Amino acid sequence: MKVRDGEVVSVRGDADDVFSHGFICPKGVALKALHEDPARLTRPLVRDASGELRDATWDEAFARADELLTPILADHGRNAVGAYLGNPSVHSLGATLYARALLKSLGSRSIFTASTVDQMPKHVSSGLMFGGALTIPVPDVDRTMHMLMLGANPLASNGSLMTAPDMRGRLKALRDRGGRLVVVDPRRSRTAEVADEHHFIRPGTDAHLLFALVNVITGEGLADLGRLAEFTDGTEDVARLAEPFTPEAVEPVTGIPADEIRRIARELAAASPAVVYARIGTTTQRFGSLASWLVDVLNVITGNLDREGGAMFPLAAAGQSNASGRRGGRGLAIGRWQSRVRGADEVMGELPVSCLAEEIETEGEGQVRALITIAGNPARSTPNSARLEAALGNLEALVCIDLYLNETTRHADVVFPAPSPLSKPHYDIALYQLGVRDVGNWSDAVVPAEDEMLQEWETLVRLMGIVTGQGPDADVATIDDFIATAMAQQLGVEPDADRRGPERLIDIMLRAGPYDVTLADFEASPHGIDFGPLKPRLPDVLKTPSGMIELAPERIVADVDRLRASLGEHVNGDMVLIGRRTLRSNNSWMHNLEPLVKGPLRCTLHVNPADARRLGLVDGGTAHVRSRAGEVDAPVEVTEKVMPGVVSLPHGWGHGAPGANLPVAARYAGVNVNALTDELDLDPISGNAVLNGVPVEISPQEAAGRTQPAAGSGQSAIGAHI
Ligand SMILES: Nc1nc2c(c(=O)[nH]1)N[C@H]1C(S)=C(S)[C@@H](COP(=O)(O)OP(=O)(O)OC[C@H]3O[C@@H](n4cnc5c(=O)[nH]c(N)nc54)[C@H](O)[C@@H]3O)O[C@H]1N2
Ligand SMILES: Nc1nc2c(c(=O)[nH]1)N[C@H]1C(S)=C(S)[C@@H](COP(=O)(O)OP(=O)(O)OC[C@H]3O[C@@H](n4cnc5c(=O)[nH]c(N)nc54)[C@H](O)[C@@H]3O)O[C@H]1N2
Ligand SMILES: [Mo]
Repeated sequence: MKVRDGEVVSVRGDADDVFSHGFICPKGVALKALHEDPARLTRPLVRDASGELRDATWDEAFARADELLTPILADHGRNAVGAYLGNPSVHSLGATLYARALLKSLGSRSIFTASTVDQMPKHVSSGLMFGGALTIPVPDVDRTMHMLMLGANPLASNGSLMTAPDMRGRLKALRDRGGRLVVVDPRRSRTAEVADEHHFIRPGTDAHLLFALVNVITGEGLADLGRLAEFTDGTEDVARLAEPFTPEAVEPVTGIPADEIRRIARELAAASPAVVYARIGTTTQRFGSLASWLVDVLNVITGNLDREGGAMFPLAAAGQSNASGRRGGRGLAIGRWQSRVRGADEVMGELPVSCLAEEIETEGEGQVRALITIAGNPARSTPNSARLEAALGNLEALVCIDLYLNETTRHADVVFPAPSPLSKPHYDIALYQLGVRDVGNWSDAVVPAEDEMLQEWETLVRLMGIVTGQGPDADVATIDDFIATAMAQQLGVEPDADRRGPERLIDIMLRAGPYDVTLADFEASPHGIDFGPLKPRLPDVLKTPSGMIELAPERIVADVDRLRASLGEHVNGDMVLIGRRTLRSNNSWMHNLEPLVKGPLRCTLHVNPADARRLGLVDGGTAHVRSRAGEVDAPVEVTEKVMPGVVSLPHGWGHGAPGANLPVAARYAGVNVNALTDELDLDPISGNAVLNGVPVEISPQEAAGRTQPAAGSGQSAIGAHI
């Protein structure tokens, strides 16, 4: 970043960066626009007696939060105050390190995060198979010779359970060295376009396909665990469980011909090294945990787990060694309590966010009366958002920390801003744990924060003071010392006496970590530190009760019956909805930045030409889309890129809501796909929402007798429509 007089002059990739080698995505360039966005919050907001959100001082805002939260905690107990952590809570160092401390001091069971609209099934399968919810193997993309990729589009997303800049370059290198890329996706995605082979699959049927691959590999004697055999339990169980899932049995379900499935399986088994990688298309669906599990079953039975060019366990400089132990213990924390209304299992201390609305709506002991959101926009990112938004409006107190006044924070009683990414230091604790190389990089703040802006960690510490009964003015330094001392003791290292805040905590984690480095080493390495390619870590990394890889964990095996029962459900001509990501968008935010949103409309409904003809839809026209949860009117884009029977609409849109302040986003409003997704439909093991494979009815908008949709969310309850 070139900075002059406190202003960002330009943003470019750093050619000397040890990881990116200068590759950055458009959202990186847009950080300048984000920093300068006049709509970005720079002062706290407090709702006044007339019901309006108004600028307030920090002291006024903390006093109001205390006034609202303290009586609720006193009268109704800890569970009456819930929290929702959004995705950027792992992209903000302060939030990564201090939000967990806030949750711990809050002591509530009403904890929700974006994980249950994302990767929770992978935590479950990894926790049960390897003994740590964060012990997630990632594809060693730079050394593999064969990659089978399902439900991921890293050319748009840059990965996620695989942190890898420049996936286009990495996948090209794979093919240049004679390797093969096979993509399975109901859409011909950008990644599918650069693959050797792309297969359309009926949404939500990846577990069927993966089981059939296991069936072929075990049935034809192609399994070869190599050194993994010594510490793997359950191989025979898996082979037996796979028996009903013959290629012929899954062909009508997945839509992939049986002989193709056989060939995919044989080529996967024959390639060396090879890897199976699956992402959000396979986790946010009704068999998410089974699919996540089967991916690693395949990596194990082909001998590709923990092998160069296979699926490997990163060893991050900060985080992994202690985080998995702390959060997961031995095995996986799951089912220690259930949600009050629906009885859904807790996983890793949180409940499915699909349950949040009912927990707010339903009276009785433990009803969620107040909510704290940190870097989240559940009003656009979670299923049946109309129901959730109504519930948010009925809370006794909503306290948010966010960069914007958006669809969620417009319901708040108090909004605390956080500094822009350029005004706070950063170290990506979360994503390096999923890196395709072991690297680390420290970034100092490049431009000063606005006058009086608190760092996000300070706001979180002040809130800790409130929820622990110390009032709105608790001493930040004292609480921070307490957190640092506890962490240092737990990790057995001496804290740096000259550091405070996130710097001190990250330094403690680095000192306790696997490499001989401290924060000072990173500060002296502006292009990052490269710890090299991924290295084998088995069996040491295993923390299962048996000390083995558990290939057939009980909780997962118990769900196979449900999958088997679904073999009878053949394609019946109904339409289903899936999502998609686009390069210049980031979930539901960064839509207020003109440089990113300008250009062709991105929030369009992709419809296959055959379906368009049958349903009477035309390119550029409008479709009326209905599901059990709601309805929207979406602009139609007719394209061969989506398979027949499937429509695709990206998430995070539907701006222009009254009370929000996102003037640019309102001009590119789009429609809210989560008005259609169903909060009642979950992957039962992980509690993850089903966001892909949602049954919908589609008609031309004219036929529904409607007028042009408003700029807003364009939604209403389906009941009201009928
Ligand atoms: N239908 C459908 N729904 C989906 C998905 C899908 O594929 N399909 N994807 C899901 C996935 S994978 C995810 S991760 C979720 C995301 O769900 P959320 O995390 O709830 O939503 P985001 O859109 O990421 O919103 C992030 C919020 O954080 C704010 N923010 C940004 N940076 C900071 C910061 O440093 N500090 C603070 N305090 N706030 C900040 C932004 O202004 C924004 O309000 O959406 C999920 N929803
Ligand atoms: N540009 C950009 N990058 C992002 C984000 C963003 O919003 N924009 N979000 C970030 C976040 S929070 C995350 S979690 C990651 C996600 O990273 P990815 O998982 O790579 O995300 P997507 O690009 O949504 O790719 C999912 C693919 O799954 C396909 N799919 C849908 N349903 C099914 C199904 O049933 N089976 C199969 N096999 N495929 C299916 C979709 O067509 C889509 O191509 O991306 C991160 N990176
Ligand atoms: Mo995500």
